[in-house]
Amino acid sequence: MNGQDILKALYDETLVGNAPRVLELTAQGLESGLGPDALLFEALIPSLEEVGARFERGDFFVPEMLIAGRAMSGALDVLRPLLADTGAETVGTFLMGTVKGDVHDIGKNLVNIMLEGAGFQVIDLGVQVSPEKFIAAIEEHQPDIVGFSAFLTTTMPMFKANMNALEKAGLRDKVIVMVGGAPVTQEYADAVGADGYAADASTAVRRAKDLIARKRAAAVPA
Ligand code: B1M
Repeated sequence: MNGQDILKALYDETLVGNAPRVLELTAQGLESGLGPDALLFEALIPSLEEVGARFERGDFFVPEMLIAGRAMSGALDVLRPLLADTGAETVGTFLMGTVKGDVHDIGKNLVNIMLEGAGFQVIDLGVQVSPEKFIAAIEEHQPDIVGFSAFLTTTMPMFKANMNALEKAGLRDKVIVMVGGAPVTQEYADAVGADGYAADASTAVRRAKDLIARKRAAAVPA
């Protein structure tokens, strides 16, 4: 198979959630010289977008979404060291979690991998993270940035609940807040009072670096 055939097969097998085949094709793609970016952006992510589109049309149901998601996660585990191992110096600490009520983690994990690759120390709290758990982890780790991910319109309001919890704990001025996730927009991020928003993983890295640089510059006495 040439590179295009591998990408096409990877797309198709992710779509039907054939995890063992997705792992084989990921390895085959890397051996054939395809970069991790090509496998991600030309096969795996478009395939999950199609899964979502089929779910919306009623052609796929939750089990199909679940097995496609698992197949994608397996491939991500293989790609993680390749995407994250850039030897970059530590630029800051990023505390990340998917908000309470939400179990989606693939997008969050991808952001984590890219952040690690750019030199961030990432502390991942996982999924279904309550405001109380975010607060306890901020107090323990004192990160530069806390990131809230939400993938459902019904869980996006947890951003505001988390912001309120930060205010109540007296931590709002001590940490930069970033939000993201498939249904989130810049307008929504502004409305909840977040410092930053990004639509995808690479923009999230740029935005995170920029926010830290600005905060450090503002802290330097004139
Ligand atoms: Co769900 N699901 N799901 N699902 N699922 C979506 C999100 C949906 C859009 C599908 C659809 O209808 N088209 C829809 C949400 C609709 C909405 O509210 N707007 C949906 C639904 C409805 C549901 C359920 C309610 C279904 C049900 O039970 N009836 C249910 C909810 C469960 C819950 O959370 N309580 C549910 C369940 C699931 C599974 C468990 C089966 C599985 C999740 C597996 C997992 O994550 N481990 C699943 C999946 C796989 C999907 C789709 C198909 C794929 C999501 C994904 O991983 N995309 C999804 C359809 C879609 O997205 N088109 C869908 C790939 C990922 C790389 O992209 O997530 O956009 P993305 O991540 C990006 C950005 O968002 C950004 O960077 C990432 C990387 O570039 N980003 C950040 C993410 N976090 C960030 C944080 C930042 C900055 C940027 O700063 C902090």
